[in-house]
Amino acid sequence: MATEQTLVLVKPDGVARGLTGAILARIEAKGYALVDLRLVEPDRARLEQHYAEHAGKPFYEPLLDFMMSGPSVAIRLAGNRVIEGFRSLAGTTDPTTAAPGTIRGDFGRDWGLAVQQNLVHGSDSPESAARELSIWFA
Ligand code: DAT
Ligand code: MG
Repeated sequence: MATEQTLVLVKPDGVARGLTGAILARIEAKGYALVDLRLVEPDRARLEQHYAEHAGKPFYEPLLDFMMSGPSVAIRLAGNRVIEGFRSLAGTTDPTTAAPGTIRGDFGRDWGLAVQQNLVHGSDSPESAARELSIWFA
């Protein structure tokens, strides 16, 4: 299986902190292809779809509020094993313990808030990628 596609989001903290360029530079340096890219201000309905798997969890409402706090950059990204590869570039969910060298490890920290403001989202499987790309690039 060769080229696949994934959904990447530079979340509101990444855009607000002026890190979009630095994050895109890492994606491009890795050799992945930008297929489509847009600045988006998602409404609650779109975020409920996107984060359906987390409905009811303690961080769900704060997560939706955070994602509505400012614009995000949505990216349709392509490459060989890009789903796994971008998750590796991003680092693990908690920015405090994400490995140095990753986006979350280098730029993220724990702000003591109800949600991990961890700069980026990346789809976690081919099924998620197809579902999420249809939500953000309808
Ligand atoms: P990921 O974004 O690494 O795929 P996830 O899908 O488990 O992580 O969670 C989605 C987002 O929700 C995550 O980026 C930040 C927030 N989140 C997840 N677990 C959390 C927790 N235990 N406390 C606070 N926020 C959390
Ligand atoms: Mg996830």
